[in-house]
Amino acid sequence: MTTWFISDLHLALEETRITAGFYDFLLEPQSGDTLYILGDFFNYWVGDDVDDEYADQIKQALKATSDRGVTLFIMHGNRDFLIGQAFCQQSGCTLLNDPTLIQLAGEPCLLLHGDSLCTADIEYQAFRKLARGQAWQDDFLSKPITDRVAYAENARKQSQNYNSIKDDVMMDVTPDAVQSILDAHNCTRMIHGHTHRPSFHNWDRNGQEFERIVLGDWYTHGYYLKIENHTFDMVKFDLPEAHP
Ligand SMILES: [Mn+2]
Repeated sequence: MTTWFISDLHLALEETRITAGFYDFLLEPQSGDTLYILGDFFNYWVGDDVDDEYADQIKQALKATSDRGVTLFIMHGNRDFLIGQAFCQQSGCTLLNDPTLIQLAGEPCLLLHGDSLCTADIEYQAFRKLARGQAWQDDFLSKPITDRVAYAENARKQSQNYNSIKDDVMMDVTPDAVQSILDAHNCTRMIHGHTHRPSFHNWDRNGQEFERIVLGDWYTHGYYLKIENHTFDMVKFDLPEAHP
């Protein structure tokens, strides 16, 4: 049984090569395998009630993968945290809380999207707290779909401007946030995405070894983490030409 991890695909209709790369990737997990999608699967998601042919095709591809025996889990990212139970039912995915503790390769492993660890970005953390609350979400989901899409498009542009003036340190996880959540879960390994800095980080504290595995974003290439027989492989691959 192989375990697969992906995150930060930022799927969108106009991203034809990323979409084609995702469809190709979905053929790799076999029956009995597990695939974890750790957030920012879509470029944005403004509610399960949006009628969208592109999203329907993605849901069908996930459902077909689930139907052939691959267990699918999805976690919210900062762009698609309004994915709900309807999406999950239609796509055969189970929604995971952020964070979630699993057993992986015989050891506990904490899964997160990663944005909660970027605690130096105080402005973003304040928005995150607000937007993960029921009141904000009820209000947002009560707006017309065209307004919600306009909001999401605008938020994307604003965040691109904002991120370009923030320094690299502020955009990354803080070591304190990483260590304290690992300690809180009595765990020595985590896997997350969000920062778009794929890497294996290893450190030692009083003789105890810790590991933080960061998944890659799909942009110029695709990335997945594959775990088979306790071997962890981060695979970077070329995106195909768009499917016809
Ligand atoms: Mn993210």
